[in-house]
Amino acid sequence: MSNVAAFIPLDTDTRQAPVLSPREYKRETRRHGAIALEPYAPVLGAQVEGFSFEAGAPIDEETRRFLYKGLLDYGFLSFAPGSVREADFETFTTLFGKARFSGNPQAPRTSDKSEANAIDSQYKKTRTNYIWHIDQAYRPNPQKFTALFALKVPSRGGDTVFANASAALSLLDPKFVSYLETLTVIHDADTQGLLSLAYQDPQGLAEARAKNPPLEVPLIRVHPETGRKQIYANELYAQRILGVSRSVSDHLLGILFDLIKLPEVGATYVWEEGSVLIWDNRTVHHRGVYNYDDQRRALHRAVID
Ligand SMILES: O=C(O)CCC(=O)C(=O)O
Ligand SMILES: [Fe+2]
Repeated sequence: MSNVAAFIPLDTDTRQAPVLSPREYKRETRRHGAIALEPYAPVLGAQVEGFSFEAGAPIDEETRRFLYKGLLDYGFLSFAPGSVREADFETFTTLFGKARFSGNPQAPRTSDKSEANAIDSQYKKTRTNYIWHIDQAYRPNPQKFTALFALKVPSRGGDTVFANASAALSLLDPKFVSYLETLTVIHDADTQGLLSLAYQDPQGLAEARAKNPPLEVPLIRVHPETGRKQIYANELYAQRILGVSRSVSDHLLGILFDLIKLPEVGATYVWEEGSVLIWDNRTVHHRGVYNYDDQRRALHRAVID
C-alpha cells in the first residue's frame, strides 16, 4: 500500500507525496537598480525596498515592468510607510493598470473624484471582508489586482491574511486535480449576504442583485498571464458545485477551503499606518482579521483592471 493518494496534506502520514518547496516559488531576493524585492512568507509575497513613488515624477518602463513581474511572481507586493503618500495612492496603482470604482454604500468613494473606496470601521458594519474570498469572484471579469493603503490601524490586530491558491492546489494529488478541473461551481455575491447586508434600501438591493446574478464559474481557474492553476471557489461566494450531490459538493468545497486556510501556503500582513499592499487577485485569496474590538481601522482601496 505505498500508493495511497492523500487529498488533505500535512497530517502525520509521511507517505503523502506533496510537500511545498519554497524553491519552486522563486523565493530569492530580486533586484533592479536600487530596488529590492525581499520575499515575505515562504510561498507568498515580497516587500519592496528602496522604492518611493512621486506622482508626477516619471517611472521608467523597465522599473514598472520589474514591479509588475514581481507582483505576478510573488502574489503580492508590500511597501513600507513613506513609499507611497496617501494623496498619491490612486495614481500609484495605475502603474499596474486602470483603477475603477468598486464599492457599495458601506464602502464608499474616498472622495467625489476618486475611484478608490474606503474600508473604514467607522461606517462599514458588514463583516464579509473577514470571510476568505477572491474579490468579485461573482462577476464574469473580476479585477486583476486590488491595492490597500493603511490610513488608520488598530494598536494590535486587524491584519490581512493571504493564501497562495496555486500553492494550495499543488498540495493535491494531480489525478484528483484533473477531476476537479472538470467541475464548475455557482458563485453568488449574496451567498454570505454581501449585498443584502450592504444595501439597506430594497430598491438598491434589488438593483444590485439584478446586476450580479448567480454565475457558473470553473472550480479551478487558470491565471491568464502566468498559466498557473488556482483554487477559484471561495467561502464568501461559492454556493454549490454543479452536477454532484449536495453532500459531495459540500465535502469537495470543504477540502478546498481547508487548503486555503493552511498557514503553509499563506502570509499574514501586519499593517502600519502608511503602508501599501497590492495583490494579484488571480493568485491569492484573502480576508481581514477582526480582532480589534471598536478601534478604528481604515484602509483606502483601489481595484485595478
Ligand atoms: O479588511 C481586510 O483586510 C480585507 C479587505 C478586502 O477584502 C478587500 O479590500 O478586498
Ligand atoms: Fe477583498
